[in-house]
Amino acid sequence: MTNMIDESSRYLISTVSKRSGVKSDLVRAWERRYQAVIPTRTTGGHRVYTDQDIARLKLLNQATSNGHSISQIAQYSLEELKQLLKADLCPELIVTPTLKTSDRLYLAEDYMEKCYAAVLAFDALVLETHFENALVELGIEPFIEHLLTPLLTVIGERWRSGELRPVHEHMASSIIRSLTYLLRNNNTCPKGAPRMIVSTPIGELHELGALLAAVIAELKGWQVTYLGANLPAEEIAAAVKFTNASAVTISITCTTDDQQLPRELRRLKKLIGHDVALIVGGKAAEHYTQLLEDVGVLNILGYDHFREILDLLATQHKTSTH
Ligand code: B12
Repeated sequence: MTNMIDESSRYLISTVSKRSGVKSDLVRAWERRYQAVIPTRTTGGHRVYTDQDIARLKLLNQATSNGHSISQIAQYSLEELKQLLKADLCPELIVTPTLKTSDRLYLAEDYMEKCYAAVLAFDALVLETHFENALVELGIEPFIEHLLTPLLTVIGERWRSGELRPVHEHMASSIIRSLTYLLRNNNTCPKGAPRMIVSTPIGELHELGALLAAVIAELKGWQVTYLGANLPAEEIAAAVKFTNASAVTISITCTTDDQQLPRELRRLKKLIGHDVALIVGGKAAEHYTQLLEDVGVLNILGYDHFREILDLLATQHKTSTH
């Protein structure tokens, strides 16, 4: 890591500027005039900043672009800044515009190491702080794709190897579950937005993949009803009827040898009929390709593929309702 000074995550102004999107001169000016951030100094006299400072500068940058005066908001806490941006319905909280893809991947990797260290140390508070900062810095979708998803995979591997106990996984999963409530779209969808039901089939207790898929669909403008995990086909189909949904998204993470999943998927397809799209994603989907093909399921190969399919279905929905 070129610009990092030591292992306790302190950064020089050049890195801070790149990551926050605030020019170095402006960082110094905000610091001098308004104490927007207060860096420490190296023995050589260079300013050094924390992840918290970077997240703060990024939010200040977004708020000033929205027209807020720096003199008014420089002393706001991170939470107050987030609230302010939420109130502005600031789209930057949803998509992070400033980073190049390679920088974003690098940053996500950096956060991934820090988050894993917090899980290993069983430090829930530090894990939450890293998540919050990463969310601001990466934007929702890269946060899901390049941080949460690989982090969960590593947690699963280390749990299997015995480095982590089940309770480490439970602590991390529960924080991620609460966090997704922040990621869900709280705005009312436009009238006529396509509707979707998201769940997992009976026997599948892993719900985070489904929750993350729900967030992605909402970011694409779908009105999503998330049902939680472990539901029989009849209940999922009932939800489709109640909401008049045009798609059902099912996540499968765990492979099993029994016949329950094939039975449930066939029954679900039969109940919802051909006019409602049945979408299946998740790590275990690749083990059931033949079944998915036979049932007439849209087998999702990754997040980009999911977004493409959502666009396609939304266009079909628009045509059919006009
Ligand atoms: C958290 C966790 C749990 C938690 C779940 C908590 C919760 N509320 O969800 C609990 C404790 C309940 C649990 C239980 C079990 N678990 Co578990 N668990 C995990 C862990 C660590 C994370 C799972 C997760 O949420 N992944 C998140 C999603 C994001 O990952 P994904 O499913 O791979 O999905 C990918 C994509 O496809 C996409 N995605 C997912 N869904 C969808 C949907 C759409 C539409 C789209 C576009 C994308 C998408 O996101 C990912 C991108 O690669 C995994 C490790 C891992 N590798 O995932 C083990 C893991 C899945 N569990 C495993 C096992 C064995 C179990 C248990 C059998 C353990 C036991 N002996 O009891 C039980 C089974 C419970 C059941 N019947 O379902 C194994 C599964 C192995 C297998 N046979 O497939 C894993 C892989 C761990 C391991 N390395 O061995 N687990």
